[in-house]
Amino acid sequence: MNSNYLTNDTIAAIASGVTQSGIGIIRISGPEAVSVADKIFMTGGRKKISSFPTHTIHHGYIYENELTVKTDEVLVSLMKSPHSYTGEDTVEINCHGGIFLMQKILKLVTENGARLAEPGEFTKRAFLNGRMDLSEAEAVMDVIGSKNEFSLKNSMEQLNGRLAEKIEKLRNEILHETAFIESALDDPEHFDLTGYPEELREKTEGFISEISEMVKLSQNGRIKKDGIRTVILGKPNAGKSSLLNMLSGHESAIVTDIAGTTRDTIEESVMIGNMQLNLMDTAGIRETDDKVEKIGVDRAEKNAESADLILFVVDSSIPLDENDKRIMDMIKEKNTLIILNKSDLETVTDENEIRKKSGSDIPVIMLSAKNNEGMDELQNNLLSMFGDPDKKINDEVVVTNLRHLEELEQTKVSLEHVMESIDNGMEEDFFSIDLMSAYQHLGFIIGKEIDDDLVNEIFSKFCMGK
Ligand SMILES: Nc1nc2c(ncn2[C@@H]2O[C@H](COP(=O)(O)OP(=O)(O)OP(=O)(O)O)[C@@H](O)[C@H]2O)c(=O)[nH]1
Ligand SMILES: [Mg+2]
Repeated sequence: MNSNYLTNDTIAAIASGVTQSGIGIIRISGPEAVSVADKIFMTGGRKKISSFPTHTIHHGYIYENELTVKTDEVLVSLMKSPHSYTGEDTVEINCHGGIFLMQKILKLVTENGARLAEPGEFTKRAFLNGRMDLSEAEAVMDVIGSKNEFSLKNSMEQLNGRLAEKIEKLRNEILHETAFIESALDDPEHFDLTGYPEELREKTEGFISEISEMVKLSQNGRIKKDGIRTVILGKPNAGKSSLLNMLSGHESAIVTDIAGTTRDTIEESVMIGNMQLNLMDTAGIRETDDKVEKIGVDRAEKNAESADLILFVVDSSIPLDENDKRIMDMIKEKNTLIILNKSDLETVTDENEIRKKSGSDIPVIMLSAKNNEGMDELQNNLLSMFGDPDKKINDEVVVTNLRHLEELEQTKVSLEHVMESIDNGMEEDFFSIDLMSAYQHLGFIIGKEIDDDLVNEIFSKFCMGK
């Protein structure tokens, strides 16, 4: 049935999403696609789409009133059956991305022989025409159907250009400093480096904070997309598995009063409010001679290292001990929420006590995993730690690619070296080595390595200006 399925009618829709953007795409698919386009489009040389071969793209104008009044300047691509997304004759109009304009062009298209497509109808036709199998079609449908993903992706695309812009700007600023240092070292008579280290220190601090902000946003972006990697840590019997069960709403982990019940890691994905937590229950942390338990403890520690969030479960009904201290040392640098569990029992370890011992301002909440109490407070704390995932991140530049993120982190390390060199009163050429390394790492993000010519050009400018 697939390969000889043919639809009689021609469908059209705004394919780019109805939001204001640089470009809007109106897709027309079906046997009349070309003739519909011919009624509303001509190139500057007054040629029609039907006069061109398949898989070509043409600059021209959308007209109304029977090709008399120009509506927009566009690029139109032609993909004839069977080699198109749907397998049918397809014409795509790339117009300016104003909402009103896209709707107006779509109206012209439908007035001239196409009908409005149903949601997902292009993909449905692609499937029915044998262009993709059902799982592929479903995957496309999922992407389209999922509102958050779609809007996220959309904004990511829009932001792509802006990330490069931001990186390029940072790179130029860094290069400027290097050029100045090199020029001054080459030509000390005309360039004075007195007071320069302080000036550079301030600028470098600015670069670092800009990069840190990008790294943070990137983590938020990933968390919004994939969920918060959450590891539940605590000594044996603190109530970790009970917490997992409470959060997931079912008995996924075994709970007993025997210390060392959990040995393997147990994973559950739960929604708390509108945040997705990818929870991992782990073996209680303690010194042990039991071979299996020891492996479990090692795993727990290893997983904690890469977590976005650690839920450190403390048994509030007994005093803190060595095992709690061991965990506190482990999580010093981590994003942690301390959970004083067993609030239904008499409190022995309270918030003050734990703050005193952990010596930090890590948020602490009281909770009873057994009685299912304390969810609201947990949710509020998570909200303030991770922000509201429903909030759009439109105006920010978000790095989503892991490699990019790594380069940003490398850039930060190099810039921190610059700070160290300044603080240690090192020679200026040390600054420029690390500045250039930062410059290079940023370049890797946008696919640019150090361009010797550019460096030379800038150096020569400095020297000419003396
Ligand atoms: N009273 C009270 N008891 C609790 C609470 N949470 C857990 N418990 C009890 O504490 C004991 C240990 O609970 P688990 O959830 O198995 O503790 P765990 O941290 O997973 O322990 P391990 O897997 O051995 O590391 C069980 O007897 C639970 O019923 C609580 O909020 N209140
Ligand atoms: Mg357990």
